[in-house]
Amino acid sequence: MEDCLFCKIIAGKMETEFIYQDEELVVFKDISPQAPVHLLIVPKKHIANLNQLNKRDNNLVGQIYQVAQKMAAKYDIDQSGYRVVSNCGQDGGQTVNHIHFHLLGGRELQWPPG
Ligand code: DGP
Repeated sequence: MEDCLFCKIIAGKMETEFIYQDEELVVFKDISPQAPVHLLIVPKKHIANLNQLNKRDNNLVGQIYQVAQKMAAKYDIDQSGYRVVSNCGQDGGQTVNHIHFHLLGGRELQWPPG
C-alpha cells in the first residue's frame, strides 16, 4: 500500500525505531504517547482495520496478544496492569487505516475512555 503511513514505517522508509519485530509484526513507540508506555503493535500485512480480519488471521491476532504480553514484561508494566486497544473506524477514533493495537500502561488508566 503505497500511500499507507504504517506500510511506509514497516518498509523502513520513516526512520522509526522498532522495539520488536518478527515475520508478522513490528512494534514501535507511538509518536503522541498517551501514557508513560504507549507502543503500537502492527501487523506487517496491510489490513485496514478490525472489520477486515478474517479466519486466516486468527493466528496473527493470537500472536499480537503474545507480543503485547512480552512488551508489557519488557517495560515492567505486566504486574501493575495495562491496556491493549484497537480503534476501528471514525467513531472508534481510528486515524491510521492500517490495523494496529495500542499497548498503554505506566499509569492508572481511566474507564470509560472518552
Ligand atoms: P489510531 O488513532 O488508533 O488510528 O492510532 C494511530 C496512532 O498512530 C496515533 O496514536 C499516533 C500514531 N502515529 C501517527 N503517525 C505516526 C508516525 O509517523 N510515527 C509513529 N511512531 N506513530 C504515529
